[in-house]
Amino acid sequence: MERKTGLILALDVTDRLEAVEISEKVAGYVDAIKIGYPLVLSTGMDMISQLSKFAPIIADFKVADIPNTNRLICEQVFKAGADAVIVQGFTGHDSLEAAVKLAKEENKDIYVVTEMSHPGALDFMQQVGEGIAKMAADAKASGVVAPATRPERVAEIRKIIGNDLSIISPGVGAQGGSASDVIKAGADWVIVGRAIYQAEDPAMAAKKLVDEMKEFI
Ligand code: O7E
Repeated sequence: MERKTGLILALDVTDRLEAVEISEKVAGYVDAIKIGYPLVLSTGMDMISQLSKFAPIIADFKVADIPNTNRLICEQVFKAGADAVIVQGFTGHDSLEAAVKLAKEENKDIYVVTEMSHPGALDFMQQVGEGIAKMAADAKASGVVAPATRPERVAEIRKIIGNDLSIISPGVGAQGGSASDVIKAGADWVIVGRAIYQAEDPAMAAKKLVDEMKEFI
């Protein structure tokens, strides 16, 4: 994924027309559009190819299965036109390696969830986040997902993965994180949903975020 603006739209709307209209409006400000269960379950897998004319598509299915099933899922998602798939890391190295191997064969990207951005991530995930980050680096994934709500954790995860992997970071806006703070802490991209798609003017909201991050990118 090429970094121009540092912004990824999380398009968690459930209406096809709305999804297309918002994508059209913000296309100039985003490096990718992340879509997941809310939009795909309500509209269908062809949404991936429909939106891919606006920006590269990151399919957020948080894949978390045995190696063979991970591979089968990623095959279908890449076939549908996605450029990247999000997988969970807690399933372990073999499940991750199956996804990364396929992605490399198809010239696509795998991003691995380390520790999530919501408060409940402290219950279990934070304790294993650093180990997952190390595993993602060892498996040569394209990058990891780390929380914009905790920039200090992003800085910690950056130390572990070095500069070969990217960090994409959700939690800006509706969840309380700041785009510029998490970019300064070491994230490459922020992932933003409600603060853009629920804004009265989604393009203006996206532009503001891009302007805020500009000097740190
Ligand atoms: O809070 P919002 O509306 O800006 O949306 C954030 C998006 O990022 C939403 O799609 C949510 O599912 C996702 N997300 C998190 O909020 N926290 C995480 O820890 C991980 C993700 C995520 O997208 O993981 C894969 C990239």
